[in-house]
Amino acid sequence: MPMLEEQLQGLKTTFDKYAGKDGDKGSLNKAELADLLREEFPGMAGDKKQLDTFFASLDGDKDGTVSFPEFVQFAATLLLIVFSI
Ligand SMILES: [Ca+2]
Repeated sequence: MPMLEEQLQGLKTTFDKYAGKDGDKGSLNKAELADLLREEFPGMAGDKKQLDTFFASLDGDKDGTVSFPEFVQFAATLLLIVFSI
């Protein structure tokens, strides 16, 4: 598989892995997002207040869950931050 395709697939695989924990595979709830951050981005894991703020910033439509498009938006933002430093 070409490298970029593999990495994009990895993004989806990561989302699915955590989103499926509560039986609803279509979105991340706050606990699932906390697990994802703790395990995939150990340097980013903060306290509960930071998690609340972060979750709210990801949940663009404010439905209380983070959908795959919202998660992709986050990954794109992260990419821009990483490569603009
Ligand atoms: Ca949402």
